[in-house]
Amino acid sequence: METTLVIIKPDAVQRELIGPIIERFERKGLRIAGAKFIRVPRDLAEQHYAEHAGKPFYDSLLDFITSSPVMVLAIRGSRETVPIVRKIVGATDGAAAEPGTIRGDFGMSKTLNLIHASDSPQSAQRELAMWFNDDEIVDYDLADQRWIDPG
Ligand code: FUP
Repeated sequence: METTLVIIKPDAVQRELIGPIIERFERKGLRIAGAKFIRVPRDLAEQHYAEHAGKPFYDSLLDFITSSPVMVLAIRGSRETVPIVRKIVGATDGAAAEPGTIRGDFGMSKTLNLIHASDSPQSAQRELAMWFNDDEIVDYDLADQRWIDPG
Protein backbone atom coordinates (compact mmCIF):
# COMPACT_ATOMS: atom_id res chain seq x y z
CA MET A 1 0.00 0.00 0.00
CA GLU A 2 1.21 3.50 -0.77
CA THR A 3 -0.36 6.83 0.16
CA THR A 4 0.18 10.26 -1.38
CA LEU A 5 -0.85 13.83 -0.69
CA VAL A 6 -3.14 15.70 -3.04
CA ILE A 7 -4.28 19.30 -2.69
CA ILE A 8 -7.21 20.51 -4.79
CA LYS A 9 -6.11 24.13 -5.12
CA PRO A 10 -8.12 27.38 -4.81
CA ASP A 11 -8.77 27.69 -8.56
CA ALA A 12 -10.29 24.19 -8.72
CA VAL A 13 -12.41 24.87 -5.63
CA GLN A 14 -13.64 28.18 -7.08
CA ARG A 15 -14.39 26.52 -10.42
CA GLU A 16 -16.39 23.79 -8.62
CA LEU A 17 -14.12 21.01 -9.84
CA ILE A 18 -13.71 19.15 -6.52
CA GLY A 19 -16.18 16.44 -7.57
CA PRO A 20 -14.80 15.80 -11.08
CA ILE A 21 -11.24 15.67 -9.73
CA ILE A 22 -12.00 13.26 -6.88
CA GLU A 23 -13.99 11.10 -9.30
CA ARG A 24 -10.86 10.46 -11.37
CA PHE A 25 -9.01 9.00 -8.39
CA GLU A 26 -12.00 6.91 -7.30
CA ARG A 27 -12.56 5.54 -10.81
CA LYS A 28 -8.91 4.50 -11.02
CA GLY A 29 -9.36 2.28 -7.98
CA LEU A 30 -7.65 4.56 -5.48
CA ARG A 31 -9.32 5.32 -2.16
CA ILE A 32 -9.61 8.43 -0.03
CA ALA A 33 -7.75 7.77 3.22
CA GLY A 34 -8.00 11.34 4.54
CA ALA A 35 -9.78 14.56 3.60
CA LYS A 36 -10.05 18.09 4.93
CA PHE A 37 -11.41 21.36 3.56
CA ILE A 38 -9.37 24.24 4.92
CA ARG A 39 -8.03 27.69 4.28
CA VAL A 40 -4.26 27.20 4.22
CA PRO A 41 -2.37 29.07 6.97
CA ARG A 42 0.54 31.08 5.53
CA ASP A 43 3.15 29.23 7.63
CA LEU A 44 1.93 25.86 6.37
CA ALA A 45 2.07 27.14 2.78
CA GLU A 46 5.66 28.29 3.38
CA GLN A 47 6.58 24.89 4.82
CA HIS A 48 4.91 23.04 1.95
CA TYR A 49 6.62 25.12 -0.75
CA ALA A 50 9.98 25.52 1.08
CA GLU A 51 11.92 24.09 -1.88
CA HIS A 52 10.69 27.00 -4.03
CA ALA A 53 11.68 29.77 -1.58
CA GLY A 54 13.57 32.50 -3.43
CA LYS A 55 12.22 31.60 -6.87
CA PRO A 56 10.51 34.39 -8.83
CA PHE A 57 7.07 32.78 -8.53
CA TYR A 58 7.34 31.93 -4.80
CA ASP A 59 5.43 34.90 -3.32
CA SER A 60 2.61 34.68 -5.84
CA LEU A 61 2.44 30.93 -5.24
CA LEU A 62 1.93 31.55 -1.49
CA ASP A 63 -0.66 34.27 -2.23
CA PHE A 64 -2.50 31.89 -4.53
CA ILE A 65 -2.58 28.82 -2.28
CA THR A 66 -3.79 30.91 0.70
CA SER A 67 -6.34 32.93 -1.33
CA SER A 68 -9.34 30.61 -0.98
CA PRO A 69 -10.04 27.23 0.65
CA VAL A 70 -8.45 24.02 -0.58
CA MET A 71 -9.40 20.36 -0.31
CA VAL A 72 -6.54 18.30 1.07
CA LEU A 73 -6.63 14.56 0.41
CA ALA A 74 -4.62 11.52 1.40
CA ILE A 75 -5.02 9.14 -1.54
CA ARG A 76 -4.18 5.49 -1.03
CA GLY A 77 -3.70 2.63 -3.47
CA SER A 78 -2.40 -0.91 -3.40
CA ARG A 79 0.95 0.05 -5.01
CA GLU A 80 2.80 2.80 -6.89
CA THR A 81 0.24 5.38 -5.79
CA VAL A 82 2.66 8.33 -6.08
CA PRO A 83 3.51 7.84 -9.78
CA ILE A 84 -0.03 6.78 -10.66
CA VAL A 85 -1.48 9.96 -9.13
CA ARG A 86 1.20 12.12 -10.81
CA LYS A 87 0.20 10.60 -14.18
CA ILE A 88 -3.48 11.33 -13.53
CA VAL A 89 -2.58 14.93 -12.56
CA GLY A 90 -0.39 15.65 -15.62
CA ALA A 91 2.39 18.12 -16.37
CA THR A 92 2.80 21.28 -14.28
CA ASP A 93 1.66 23.67 -17.03
CA GLY A 94 -1.93 23.01 -18.07
CA ALA A 95 -1.13 24.28 -21.57
CA ALA A 96 1.38 21.46 -22.01
CA ALA A 97 -0.38 18.75 -19.99
CA GLU A 98 -1.74 15.83 -21.99
CA PRO A 99 -5.48 15.57 -22.62
CA GLY A 100 -6.87 12.91 -20.31
CA THR A 101 -4.96 14.29 -17.35
CA ILE A 102 -6.61 16.59 -14.80
CA ARG A 103 -4.45 19.57 -15.74
CA GLY A 104 -4.68 18.75 -19.44
CA ASP A 105 -8.46 18.57 -19.38
CA PHE A 106 -9.38 21.36 -16.98
CA GLY A 107 -6.70 24.05 -17.13
CA MET A 108 -4.20 26.01 -19.19
CA SER A 109 -2.15 27.87 -16.62
CA LYS A 110 1.21 27.08 -15.05
CA THR A 111 0.36 28.92 -11.83
CA LEU A 112 -3.35 28.17 -11.48
CA ASN A 113 -2.82 24.48 -12.15
CA LEU A 114 -5.71 23.08 -10.10
CA ILE A 115 -3.97 20.43 -8.06
CA HIS A 116 -0.85 19.41 -6.18
CA ALA A 117 0.39 15.82 -5.88
CA SER A 118 3.54 14.62 -4.09
CA ASP A 119 6.39 13.93 -6.51
CA SER A 120 8.08 11.00 -4.73
CA PRO A 121 7.34 8.55 -1.90
CA GLN A 122 9.71 10.58 0.31
CA SER A 123 7.85 13.82 -0.45
CA ALA A 124 4.56 12.04 0.13
CA GLN A 125 5.62 10.95 3.63
CA ARG A 126 6.90 14.42 4.49
CA GLU A 127 3.82 16.19 3.09
CA LEU A 128 1.29 13.77 4.64
CA ALA A 129 2.89 14.41 8.04
CA MET A 130 2.69 18.16 7.39
CA TRP A 131 -1.00 18.23 6.46
CA PHE A 132 -2.51 15.35 8.48
CA ASN A 133 -2.28 14.03 12.01
CA ASP A 134 -1.91 10.24 12.23
CA ASP A 135 -5.48 9.85 13.49
CA GLU A 136 -6.84 11.72 10.46
CA ILE A 137 -5.69 8.99 8.06
CA VAL A 138 -8.21 6.15 7.95
CA ASP A 139 -7.18 2.60 7.09
CA TYR A 140 -9.90 0.48 5.49
CA ASP A 141 -10.44 -1.87 2.56
CA LEU A 142 -12.50 -1.14 -0.50
CA ALA A 143 -15.15 -3.83 -0.92
CA ASP A 144 -14.26 -4.28 -4.60
CA GLN A 145 -10.46 -4.24 -4.14
CA ARG A 146 -10.07 -7.82 -5.43
CA TRP A 147 -11.63 -6.70 -8.72
CA ILE A 148 -9.29 -3.69 -8.96
CA ASP A 149 -5.82 -5.03 -8.21
CA PRO A 150 -5.77 -8.64 -7.07
CA GLY A 151 -1.96 -8.42 -6.84
P1 FUP B 1 4.33 20.18 -9.81
O1 FUP B 1 5.22 19.16 -9.15
O2 FUP B 1 3.89 19.77 -11.19
O3 FUP B 1 3.14 20.58 -8.95
O4 FUP B 1 5.18 21.49 -10.03
P2 FUP B 1 6.46 22.11 -9.27
O5 FUP B 1 6.76 21.37 -8.01
O6 FUP B 1 7.54 22.28 -10.27
O7 FUP B 1 5.94 23.56 -8.89
C1 FUP B 1 5.12 23.76 -7.76
C2 FUP B 1 4.12 24.84 -8.07
O8 FUP B 1 4.78 26.07 -8.37
C3 FUP B 1 3.29 24.54 -9.30
F1 FUP B 1 2.22 23.81 -9.01
C4 FUP B 1 2.93 25.89 -9.82
C5 FUP B 1 4.04 26.78 -9.34
N1 FUP B 1 4.93 27.20 -10.42
C6 FUP B 1 4.74 28.44 -10.96
O9 FUP B 1 3.84 29.18 -10.56
N2 FUP B 1 5.61 28.86 -11.95
C7 FUP B 1 6.61 28.08 -12.42
O10 FUP B 1 7.37 28.51 -13.30
C8 FUP B 1 6.79 26.80 -11.85
C9 FUP B 1 5.93 26.38 -10.87
